[in-house]
Amino acid sequence: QQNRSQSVAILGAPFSKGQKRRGVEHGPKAIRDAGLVERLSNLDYAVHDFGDLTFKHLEKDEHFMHVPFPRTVGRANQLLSGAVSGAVGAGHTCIMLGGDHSLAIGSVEGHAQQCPDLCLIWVDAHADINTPLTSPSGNLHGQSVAFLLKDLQNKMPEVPGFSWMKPFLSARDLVYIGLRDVDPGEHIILKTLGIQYFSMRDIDRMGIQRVMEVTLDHLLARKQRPIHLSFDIDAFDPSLAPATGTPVNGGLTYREGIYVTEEIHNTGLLSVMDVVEVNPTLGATPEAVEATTSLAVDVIASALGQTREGAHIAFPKIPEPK
Ligand code: B3U
Ligand code: MN
Ligand code: MN
Repeated sequence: QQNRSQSVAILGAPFSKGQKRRGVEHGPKAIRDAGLVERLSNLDYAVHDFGDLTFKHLEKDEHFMHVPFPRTVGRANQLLSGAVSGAVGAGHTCIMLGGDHSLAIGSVEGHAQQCPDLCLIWVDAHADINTPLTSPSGNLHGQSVAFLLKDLQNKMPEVPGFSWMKPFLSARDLVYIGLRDVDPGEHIILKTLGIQYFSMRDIDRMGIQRVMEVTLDHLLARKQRPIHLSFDIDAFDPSLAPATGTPVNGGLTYREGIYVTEEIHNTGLLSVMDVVEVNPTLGATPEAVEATTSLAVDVIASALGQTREGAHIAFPKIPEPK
């Protein structure tokens, strides 16, 4: 009943230049092929599939320091930002299918154009908060959050391709869940800015129920506001989500991941969700790929209200024999 007549926009972002492995640009098609639209329609949403954005690979795009493809990544995010802003402005809950996690820069920025008071929940094995000066790899998918944070403004060099945006998010409006591979430079940033995070060790200690309670209290206790959920599939354990570029052992169980999205749905405040880093070319077997893509569909459906206890959408009351 809560979902009835709500509309969801699906936005595909087949983009991979935020990291160096090929294949993650096939994520949107793979997630759609796993039955996304049908699953959401069964939840009683009006589903608007906006198709895939078309990204240009810029010919002349030299490294900035050791950061590859800065202008290509910047331009892609500018395009995505406009698309997300348009979808949210039109009243849809927006699901952005990546692509690599550098796309969160444009997705969150576009969301913030419509909802300047949004808060951000980043579910990931990684913190993606390197600056170009701390990044061991140079890859922009490991730096997305640094582009968003006002608190890091004077720590960020001017990266070519990103002059269209300014950082807008406060460190206190961000919570991480699932961390287990954090670089030294990222650790000092997390600690210095006092960012709320729950590593896998914290989840072991507190349990996922308490983690979500503290997360939502931290972000929403002062006021209710729109939630941006940026979900990197590598937050899950590699046994569940093997088809991804940088798997890290010891990740979320299926039940922990679904509990996260159920709790976010129950706030009624989910506004945009990214699902990124599904790379269908990296599974060892077709089954491994299928497991990853159907898991992606499951977390999206759960974030949009699919429950484990069932729901009686089609049955206002128990049918009686005539
Ligand atoms: N922190 C490392 C590794 C990494 C970040 N995000 C992913 N991998 N997926 C980096 O490159 O910044
Ligand atoms: Mn990530
Ligand atoms: Mn990750």
